[in-house]
Amino acid sequence: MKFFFLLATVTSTATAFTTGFAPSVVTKSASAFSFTLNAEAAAATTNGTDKKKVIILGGDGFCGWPTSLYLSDQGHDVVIVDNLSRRNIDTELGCDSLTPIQSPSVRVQAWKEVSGKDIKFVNLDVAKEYDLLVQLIKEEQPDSIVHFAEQRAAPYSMKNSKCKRYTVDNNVSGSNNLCCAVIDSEVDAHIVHLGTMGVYGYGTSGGEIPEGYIDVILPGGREQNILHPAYPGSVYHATKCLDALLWQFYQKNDNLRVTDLHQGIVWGTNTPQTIRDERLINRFDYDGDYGTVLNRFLMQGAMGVPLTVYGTGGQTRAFIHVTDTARCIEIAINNPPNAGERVEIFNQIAETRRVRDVAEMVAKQTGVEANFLPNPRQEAAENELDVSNKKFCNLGLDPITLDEELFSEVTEVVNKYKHRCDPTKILPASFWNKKRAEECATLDPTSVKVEV
Ligand code: NAD
Ligand code: USQ
Repeated sequence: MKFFFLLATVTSTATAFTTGFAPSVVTKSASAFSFTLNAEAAAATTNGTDKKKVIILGGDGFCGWPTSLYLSDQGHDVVIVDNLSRRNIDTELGCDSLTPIQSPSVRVQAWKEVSGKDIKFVNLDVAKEYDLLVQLIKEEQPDSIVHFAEQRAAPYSMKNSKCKRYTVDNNVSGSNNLCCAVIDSEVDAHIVHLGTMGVYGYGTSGGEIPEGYIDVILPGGREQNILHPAYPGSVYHATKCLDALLWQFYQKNDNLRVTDLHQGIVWGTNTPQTIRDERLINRFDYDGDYGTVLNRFLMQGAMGVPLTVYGTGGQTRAFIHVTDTARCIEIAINNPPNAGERVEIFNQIAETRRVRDVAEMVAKQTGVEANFLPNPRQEAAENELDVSNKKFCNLGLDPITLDEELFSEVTEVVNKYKHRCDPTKILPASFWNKKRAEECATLDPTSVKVEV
């Protein structure tokens, strides 16, 4: 029960570190590597003077923090809400971000120093502190609420019953609370939710996955356009499917304006905003529960650890760079559905790649070999994935694709902080079922050695 005790301790009060807003000059690139945004995309994303008040739920996390900085940099007024549960899970797992992330108070102070802009931070549990959430929405009167605040690791969600139950309780309650709080506060805020490509499942459907809705012919030849069938591959992914039904219901019942972003695997670390000061550094998860595949391979390559390819590496997945996550969010907040319109759904991806091909790219660059491990997950050994991302591209996104120069950026970050890596956390530590656990029984976490 230690974990829940910690949660209760950190979320007992809603704490605001700073308030206020001071618009200033937009900075697009402050990096050794290039983050050029094409002119069309810039026009579509900033829309001249269309500055918004935005609450970012989960704004202390891997996607939420760089998105908060990006939106603030673009002149939007940002309020971060986070209960720091992700940091507490690190403590529970005996792990830590490879990069030395600072406390929220240090982070927002550093941002104020480098940009002149204020970001308010509020410590609040979206899934539990309902009244405070309503009060916050009433006080802030946001134009948009971006919802990142969920337990997001599929392996963590499959670890044991406690983790399964926590993931469902936290994610589904959080999303339901958000809908109720928007209704109760009587603020017409546009909800932008981070969903996942995993709601569609990873079976090979034989065609392109459309953006959220699919044309079907029901028995008797009746043509309909319905939410794409959900086919989750983990308890975590199942919560995103449940979320999608909640959005659909509250939109229909209460006219909420909702955009659901079905995002692929996010890779990279820094963005043009986070590299402006060491104290702004983004989180980098490398462990078997929270580390995602490409960032893990890049970390392993830099440390001379054979790449942990699960099964045949035949799984095809969608990828997006963390810088594009932030850009997509701004496009979404600038293009809300009208009241009464069904939930807007975008596929937030840049490209699809097969895991073993990604491993080959990293192996070629680093000279480290791929190690094909028994698969800890219950998933198709091989799948094809063809995904439409036309909506974002039509709104001006020119996505960053897997690129060796950007690989070098991640590698530099890893090299700088590799002394912080605990090699015993690299092998997978969650198994989808008993059979998978038995097949992985020979994996010895203490066998992994890193080059320091
Ligand atoms: P993260 O765990 O780094 O960040 C989530 C943040 O939400 C954390 O800071 C956590 O403390 C906070 N949080 C969780 N529950 C909360 C609650 N009840 N109240 C307040 N705060 C809470 O995860 P991330 O990688 O930044 O992902 C953010 C969102 O994007 C998630 O919803 C995830 O499902 C989605 N997503 C992530 C990826 C990816 O590859 N990282 C890909 C697709 C979709
Ligand atoms: N994999 C390996 N080796 C590893 C880690 C993963 O081969 O060391 C494989 C897995 O078996 C899987 C694939 O790589 O087939 C992707 O795994 P992942 O951990 O990178 O991604 P996933 O569990 O799907 O979850 C991540 C995020 C989640 C988000 C999802 C988007 O943690 O929040 O929703 O990506 S998507 O995959 O498109 O559904």
